[in-house]
Amino acid sequence: MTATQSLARAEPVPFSDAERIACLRAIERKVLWLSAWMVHHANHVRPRPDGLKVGGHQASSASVATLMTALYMHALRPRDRVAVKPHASPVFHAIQYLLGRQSRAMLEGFRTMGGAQSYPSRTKDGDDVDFSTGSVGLGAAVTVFASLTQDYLRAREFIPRSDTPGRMVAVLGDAEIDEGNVFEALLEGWKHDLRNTWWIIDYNRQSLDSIVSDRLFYRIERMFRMTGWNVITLKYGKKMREAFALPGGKALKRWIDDCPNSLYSALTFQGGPAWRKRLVEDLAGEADVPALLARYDDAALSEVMTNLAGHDMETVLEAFDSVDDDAPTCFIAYTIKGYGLPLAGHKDNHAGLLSPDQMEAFQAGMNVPKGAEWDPFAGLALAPERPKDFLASVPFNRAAGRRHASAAVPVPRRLEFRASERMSTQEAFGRILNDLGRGDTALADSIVTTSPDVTVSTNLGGWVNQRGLFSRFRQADVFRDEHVVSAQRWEMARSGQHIELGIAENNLFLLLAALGLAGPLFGRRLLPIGTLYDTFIGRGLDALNYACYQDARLMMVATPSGITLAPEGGAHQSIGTPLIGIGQPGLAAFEPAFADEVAHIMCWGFRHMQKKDGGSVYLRLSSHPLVQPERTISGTLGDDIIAGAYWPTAPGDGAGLAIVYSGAVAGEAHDAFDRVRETVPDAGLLAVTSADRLHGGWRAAGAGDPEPASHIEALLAPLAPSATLVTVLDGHPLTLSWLGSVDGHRVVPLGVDRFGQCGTVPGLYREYGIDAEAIVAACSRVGSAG
Ligand SMILES: Cc1ncc(C[n+]2csc(CCOP(=O)(O)OP(=O)(O)O)c2C)c(N)n1
Ligand SMILES: [Mg+2]
Repeated sequence: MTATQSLARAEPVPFSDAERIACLRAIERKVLWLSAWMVHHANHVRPRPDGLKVGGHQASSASVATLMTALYMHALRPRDRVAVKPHASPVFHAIQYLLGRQSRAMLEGFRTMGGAQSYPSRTKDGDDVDFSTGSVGLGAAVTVFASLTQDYLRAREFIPRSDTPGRMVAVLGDAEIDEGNVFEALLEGWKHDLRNTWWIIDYNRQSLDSIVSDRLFYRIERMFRMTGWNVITLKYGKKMREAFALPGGKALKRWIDDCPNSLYSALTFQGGPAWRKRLVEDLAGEADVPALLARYDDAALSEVMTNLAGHDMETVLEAFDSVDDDAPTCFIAYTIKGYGLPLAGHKDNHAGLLSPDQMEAFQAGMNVPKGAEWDPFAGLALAPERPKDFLASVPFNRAAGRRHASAAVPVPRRLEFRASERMSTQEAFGRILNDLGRGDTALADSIVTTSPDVTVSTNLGGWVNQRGLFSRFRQADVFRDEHVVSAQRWEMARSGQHIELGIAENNLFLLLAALGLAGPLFGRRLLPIGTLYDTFIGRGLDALNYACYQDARLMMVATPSGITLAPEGGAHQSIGTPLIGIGQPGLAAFEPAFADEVAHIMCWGFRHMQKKDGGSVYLRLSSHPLVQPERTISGTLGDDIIAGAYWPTAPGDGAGLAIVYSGAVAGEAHDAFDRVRETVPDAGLLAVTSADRLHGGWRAAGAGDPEPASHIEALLAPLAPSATLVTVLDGHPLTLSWLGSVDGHRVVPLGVDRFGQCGTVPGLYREYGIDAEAIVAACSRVGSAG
């Protein structure tokens, strides 16, 4: 239990403004101390059996100690949600510790397995992280989509409209703005009339390697305004402003405004004498400046010159309090990286650590007695009761828990749809959703779809016709009103269930991440489905990884895929995506061949997305039509499809050959199989619906254990030890070639491992060696078939 835990939810105690500021200043100091100590402890105090540096970011943390203290201890309300810049993790954990939501043991275990995480993590940290961060730019952008998610839930009355909406807040490093995904999010936010979003930019003008360009932020400020944001720039602290008001102050202000970032940083690092020398030189012609400078000793001069607004509690509080509307607001807060530490301003301070000697001096300056390093109140200028009472009154801390449970959405046993004799998996997906959209079920109500400008071409059109597009403001379908014939209705309303995005796959995955966290963040579960062309997963892959890392639950339908896009050419034909499906944790990847498999997998998927130990789902589909089997999926076949594979034709006992296929090449595999069986009558044909789950099941059962415990081991058991597996898919052959390791069978892996090109499907299948001829030839080559 932490020192403040018992007080955390006590009755609020009133404070005068002056007392409030005094408490906040004391807490800010403690936050700075704890964040620096946490990193120091990890690197210099805690035993390190491997002797390696643990790391941590003291300078990045010091940069935001004031901003984050003002935010959490003053501005935030329990319904607000925050993405904290990755390298401020020590500050975040220190604040949670003071609020009684984090234990000392976790801080002592910073960056150890099971301890407080290097970068805030929703899934691995126990102290109420709203959004994970780590890959810069994504944490900021996800707040835009969380706000859109909140608007969606309110518009559909899934959460009460009478509740004050939460603010989606990002505390971000200035270098994060360099990430292109940030701009993509700003533009998309503008389209959806973004509101209730705050971005607080820690403008320390330093990134990892160096000092960032001076003029850049003038452009960036304009970019925010252009996309509908208010911008509040926090530049000068109170002491600076007082100095500017004195005789000679105007010249001093001009000098600061003109000072290049790199010079400012270098002087900050060097301290008072360097400031004085430079100012005396540069302002030699200014009559009042010598007297102005003479007012300050070196330490005081350094304090004035580094008194940027981002370190001035009162200025920050005033700025936060000045916002009384729901317009998206960006605070550009001037700060110094490493402020208050001997690392301040040095361009190499990103991964810099205080030496033990520096730490000792810092500890003395902080009045923290030896042995009281973790004490939340040691060394503060105030009597401990005041900050204690203050912490107990913090508005953000009034809610006991901020992670919501939400009711499960019932999923029927099977999904019905209008089947055709010959159809593609993409068509099947479209019809399943279309039929769901027609019905009146809790499942259909909870589904929300989204697509980056490929709604119609991924067969979502039918669903959108049924359920409409989402917008907070009604927008007519002009073509329809003008009686222009179109298969597609394009009307927008609050009741719409499709969120149309511009072409930016990062935005797609960030929106899916936010929608997929609607349950824990807002208390109403949604089942988001996003569609895109399979190959463009690569474009948004980091955001997809980010969604999975946060355990957001989504269904990604990637279609069309592979060289079945034949005439579209190599730029659109995906090759490596099945390997992403296998390699991405938190994502169950499927590549069905037939329509009934799609329905069965989606049905399972909606349940999987809701299970505690479930996850997200990836369907790799194709526009290549196939003749459909006549069957009803149930029982073992259904289980096998989900486990990853089934035998359309089982091999004879001791058979020497099996053809193994995945996805749209099913037709070729079946054709080849019919021919091969003329010479190898006991050969088997194996359909792999999920190489990912098949492989996962094998690993989970202890791959290689003598007992055939996994699904794939059981499936392959009838084959002779010397049997050959000819594997084939419209994707990278590695996806299936691991099957040879399961029982030591020889594998002939067919697939695509060169960039594609334009052509017909049969032509390309021939060219890339995945047509029936090639499969038969592979079987013959190993001497098992003629
Ligand atoms: C996508 C991505 N690329 C690279 C990194 C490595 N990296 C970590 S912090 C950082 C720069 C951070 O600068 P800034 O955002 O200004 O944060 P500060 O530490 O200055 O507060 C970089 C490049 C990362 N975390 N994510
Ligand atoms: Mg920076």
